[in-house]
Amino acid sequence: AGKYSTLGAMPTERTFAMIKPDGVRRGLTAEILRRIELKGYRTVGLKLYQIPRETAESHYGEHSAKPFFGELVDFITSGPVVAIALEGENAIAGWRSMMGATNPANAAPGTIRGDFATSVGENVTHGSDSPESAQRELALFFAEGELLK
Ligand code: IDP
Repeated sequence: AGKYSTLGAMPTERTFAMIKPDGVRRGLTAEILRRIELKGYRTVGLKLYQIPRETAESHYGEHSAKPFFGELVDFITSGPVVAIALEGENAIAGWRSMMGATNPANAAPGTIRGDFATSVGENVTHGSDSPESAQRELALFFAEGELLK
């Protein structure tokens, strides 16, 4: 106790995770939820969701000037996604590490993108990249009553 009691302790965080339309279409939902459960994150919100175009444009607002923005919004609204609110120690960076690099060509085997994706446009999952994004994205995708206390 005392001196070492907080050694290695990390903050409990909430993050927004999503199985993108390609992941749902390809039947990867159960495998991805299985990995989340085995890792030990608590699922505090979960729904199958057809993203309205406006929500997609807001979610990816930081990319609105990029040449691939239109394609990105078309793709993310092309079918239902699984929206997931996760809670756990260091959940924001931890979930991103489970997903692997944005471009599956650079994603290590054992990561979701490394194991299941070949294209940067269809890379199976999303995860918030900071506490600010997590808060913004959770509020965009979930009403307050949809998240466990
Ligand atoms: P992230 O999803 O790993 O956080 P971001 O850089 O925030 O990556 O990009 C958001 C999403 O936009 C990516 O997951 C990917 O699907 C898509 N994207 C990123 N760069 C490109 C590109 O050059 N062409 C097509 N899609 C892209």
